[in-house]
Amino acid sequence: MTKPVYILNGPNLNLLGVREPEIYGADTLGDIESACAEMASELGVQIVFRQTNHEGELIDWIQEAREKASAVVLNPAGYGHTSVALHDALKALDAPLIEVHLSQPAAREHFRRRSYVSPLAAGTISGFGKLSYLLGLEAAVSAAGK
Ligand code: CA2
Repeated sequence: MTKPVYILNGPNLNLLGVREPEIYGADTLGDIESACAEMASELGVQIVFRQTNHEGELIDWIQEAREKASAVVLNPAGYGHTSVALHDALKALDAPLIEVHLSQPAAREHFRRRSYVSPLAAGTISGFGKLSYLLGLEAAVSAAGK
């Protein structure tokens, strides 16, 4: 059986739909997971969808994905702008990596312009809310050659 696509989410994304809907939209992370599951079933792939507020746990999941995932869709959230450890973990990943963001970081504060993830990603999709994830999943499946 083909390996699942891992869809991994970094810190504070559990708060989606609760605060700052003008930036991140009204969808909760549960809504995004449901939409991804629906698209995965249309595409005939499995997904593993997770969120963590802890840098080490996110790194553990990326290491797990080295063995178990056909591709990784990652919203690193704030860690994308700060984490060399996340960059190092992603460097060891052979599967295709798609970086996604709900908002468009390049159009926001200057500190959001740095990404430690982008240099390792096959591509980045940002600014489209929930649709960023759906496009990211489609890109991941295509990049994984399924
Ligand atoms: O636009 C994105 O998806 C981000 O990855 C979201 C991160 C932000 O640090 C990145 O620059 C862009 C923040 C996630 C926190 O989400 C919240 C949602 C509701 C209320 C508070 C935070």
